[in-house]
Amino acid sequence: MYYCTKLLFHVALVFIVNHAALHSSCATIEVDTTSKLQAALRNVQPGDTIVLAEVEFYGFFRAEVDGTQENPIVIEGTSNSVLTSWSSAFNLEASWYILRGFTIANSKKGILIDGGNFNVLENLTVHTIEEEGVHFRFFSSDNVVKECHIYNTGTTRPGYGEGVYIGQDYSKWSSPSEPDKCDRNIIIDNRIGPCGAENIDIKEGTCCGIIQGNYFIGTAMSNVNSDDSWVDVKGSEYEIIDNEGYFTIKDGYQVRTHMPEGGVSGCRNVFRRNKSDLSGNTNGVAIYLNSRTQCDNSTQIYSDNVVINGGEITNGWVIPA
Ligand SMILES: *[C@@H]1O[C@H](CO)[C@@H](O)[C@H](O)[C@H]1NC(C)=O
Ligand SMILES: *[C@@H]1O[C@H](CO)[C@@H](O)[C@H](O)[C@H]1NC(C)=O
Ligand SMILES: CC(=O)N[C@H]1CO[C@H](CO)[C@@H](O)[C@@H]1O
Repeated sequence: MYYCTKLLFHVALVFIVNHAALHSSCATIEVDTTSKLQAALRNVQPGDTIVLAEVEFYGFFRAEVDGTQENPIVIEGTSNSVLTSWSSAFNLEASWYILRGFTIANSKKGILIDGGNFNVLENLTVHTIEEEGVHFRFFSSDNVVKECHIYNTGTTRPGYGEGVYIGQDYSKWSSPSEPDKCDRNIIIDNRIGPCGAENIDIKEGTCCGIIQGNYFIGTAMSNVNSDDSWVDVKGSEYEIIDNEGYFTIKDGYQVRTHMPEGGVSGCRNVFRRNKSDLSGNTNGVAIYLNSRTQCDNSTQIYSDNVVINGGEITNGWVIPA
């Protein structure tokens, strides 16, 4: 067990000499160059805070040291602390981090979370990214993205480069029977878009996340590679509530089955209290089901979803709220 200074006093009081505590403390590490940030990421300990100066950090940044539930690792800056890269700018391959306040811009990908759990990404700005803004891959679960501003992603190839991407297409799984389960991720109170692909892409094989209180802007939709809605829902058991979307070339949300070997996905998702402004396609529907009877009618679309400047709530069935 690792204790940092916050707990050391208490530990001393009860006369427990914790060896780890003797050479550890919740350090604050201030960094103002690429090499200092890279060194800080290598040497960081649970409970430490890395503070980014208001400068541009150009390079490749990878976090591999885990924090803990009691002592997460914090990386914070302001919107003037900017990470940029020729590659993916921030590679979070660890758990129990809080990333807060800074900007990721002008990079190939924004933040890649690979096998990272229980991380919180908050108040970040992610913009002008060639591919995905924030991508959870390789069994990254229980993460939160909140109060972030993610826009101008997918700048090079129309239809590729989502704002937030959860999981991976089944062609990237290790085998057709081993979904890349990125589960229970929460995307809340973000402003997402315009993006060159979906604002959020929820991949098959993932489940049980929450998409709530987000504002989606669809004005950069490409109509390439099915980029014709704010959110593609191919995962199952998501709650999609209290979101607001503006402008689309087809629909607001699309629920689809996309699975290997004739399997089904996109089941038992719940839509409540979303407001969809379908300006851009007055014939669109807010929540489009690829199959009207998707997964034995298990999609729950409540009548408290509201549509303006468009057609119906859904081409499926509406449940009284
Ligand atoms: C979010 O970041 C901005 C820009 O750095 C800062 O001004 C603001 O206080 C932060 N908001 C919160 C809630 O921390
Ligand atoms: C789905 O709903 C439709 C329309 O109410 C109904 O005809 C169909 O039998 C339902 N399918 C299942 C599997 O419940
Ligand atoms: C029906 C409706 O308008 N529901 C909500 C959709 O989400 C936005 C943003 O959270 C709310 O302001 C709406 O009240």
